[in-house]
Amino acid sequence: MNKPMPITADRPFAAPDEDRLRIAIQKKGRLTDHSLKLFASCGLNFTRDRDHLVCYGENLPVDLMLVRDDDIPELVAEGICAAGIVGQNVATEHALVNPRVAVDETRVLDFGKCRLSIAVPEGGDIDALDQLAGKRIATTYPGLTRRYLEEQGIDAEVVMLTGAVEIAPRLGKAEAICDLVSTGNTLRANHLVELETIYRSQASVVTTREPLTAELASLLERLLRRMDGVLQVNESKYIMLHAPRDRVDEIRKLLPGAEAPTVLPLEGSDDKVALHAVCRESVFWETLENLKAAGASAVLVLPVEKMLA
Ligand code: PRT
Ligand code: ZN
Repeated sequence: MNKPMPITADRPFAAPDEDRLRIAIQKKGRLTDHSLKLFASCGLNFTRDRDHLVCYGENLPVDLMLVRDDDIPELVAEGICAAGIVGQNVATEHALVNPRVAVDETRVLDFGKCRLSIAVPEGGDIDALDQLAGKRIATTYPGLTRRYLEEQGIDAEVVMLTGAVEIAPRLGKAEAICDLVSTGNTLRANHLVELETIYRSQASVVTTREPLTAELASLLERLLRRMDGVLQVNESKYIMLHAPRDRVDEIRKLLPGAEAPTVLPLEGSDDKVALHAVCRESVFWETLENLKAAGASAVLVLPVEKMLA
């Protein structure tokens, strides 16, 4: 198979190969494994180049560019990559700070969930948003932070840092911070408490607004459809159960996100039927308990491997 021009450390953003779809993903970080797994679930096989900068698609002309997540919005906006997987926080921040970096958010993925929150020192003198007026807020997200402060009419100073935001109050650099939180452990370890969540984020597929050839556009579309299938499958379960014939309607309503179930007769039983359904939303233990309480028995929940709408 024809490989594109090699991309090397000194020439990382070589001109796009007309015949291959380039997608930027994070080289090393929280989104990397999930992103690679998503492409594997879409049926793509890759070989990595020696410098680990590119994964070359073996069975489809799709190459993954491994870069810092902060470079992804720009690479996609400029059309060097047709698409990228990046946190909504990063894509939105870049677009706010530099309106040239405009991309389309084409899919929201089921990983990389976090929130951008304003936090203040525990037991300090700030415990409400309006007390931030005239104070300094340290962040690596000045665009999102400023937008929020403006919306709220709070006149605070935004101090841009490149990392270790959580120690800014202790260093006397700011009275508050605005940083990403997932478990909250980092805030707790630094004796900070969350005052307000200003933005919720998860990983997303962003696509370029630059024109693509018809072949690449259709390849991208095909890949996005496969991603849709993978996303649906991640949540979906196949449920089989026995239900009293006169309670089928009631039990149907308890099946999360199910389309019309298949109802089958049960050999040797007039008052019971078997019910099979694909549930497209999470099936929790509570769901099963509710089904049982409604008269269901022999409940089986199976994973769905592939789905194509
Ligand atoms: O090297 P590169 O620039 O590519 O990576 P990076 O260090 O900038 O990014 P990385 O890998 O840390 O995060 C990539 C993306 O993952 C972010 O842009 C978010 O979209 C998403 N994400 C999800 C997170 C978190 N959860 C998260 N918890 N990004 C960062 N954090 C930080 C948080 O700021 C805190 O300092 O992780 C720390 C631990 O969080 P707690 O609350 O679980 O303690
Ligand atoms: Zn980064």
